[in-house]
Amino acid sequence: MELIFLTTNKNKVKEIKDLADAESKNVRIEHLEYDYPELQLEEIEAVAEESAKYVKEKIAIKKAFFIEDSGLFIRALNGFPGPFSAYVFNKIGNAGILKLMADKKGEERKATFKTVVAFCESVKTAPILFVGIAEGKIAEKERGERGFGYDPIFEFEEAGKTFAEMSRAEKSEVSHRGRAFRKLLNYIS
Ligand code: ITT
Repeated sequence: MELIFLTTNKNKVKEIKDLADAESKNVRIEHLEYDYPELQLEEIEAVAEESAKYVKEKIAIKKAFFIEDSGLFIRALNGFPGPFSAYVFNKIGNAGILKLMADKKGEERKATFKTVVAFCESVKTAPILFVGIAEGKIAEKERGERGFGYDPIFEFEEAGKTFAEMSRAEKSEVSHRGRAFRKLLNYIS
């Protein structure tokens, strides 16, 4: 089965393609570079669902497809940047987040990474959502050279490593995206 993944983020594509190869012999991912507007809704579930609906209306897609929206939710900041993660990353980056967190200690540094995959079997069917979550904390400083985006400041609780200190396979094993995408693969199979 061929699945089209619409995203502008090449790092997401690498992770998803590797995951598909590792988990399933029957699913092939085809990347379609398509820049749909970043909706500023309060829940990323709604962002993913509405984005999938938007895409269906805008372009003719002949195969099953999915998009995904991800966000970093920081406890001490009441869930910020959450659905605004892309905007905030572009504006203030990891250095800006670390500054906002400078006086936060212990439990206050807890954070959740969340991915919502919105899958449409065809342009005629409603999106089905698959959610994946990873729990961790905001590191005191950036650590690691791998990954992308917020990876250097997101320390995965159980490993004591930031996602940027993990290989792609190690990250995908436990990440928000890995968990959401494996749910989609299970659903398909
Ligand atoms: P598309 O919407 O085109 O898929 P995007 O990069 O805008 O690409 P998101 O809105 O889902 O994707 O991402 C929100 C932000 O969170 C963005 O700055 C990403 O770089 C970052 N991000 C997403 N997944 C991440 C991950 O696994 N590790 C670190 N940062 C991530």
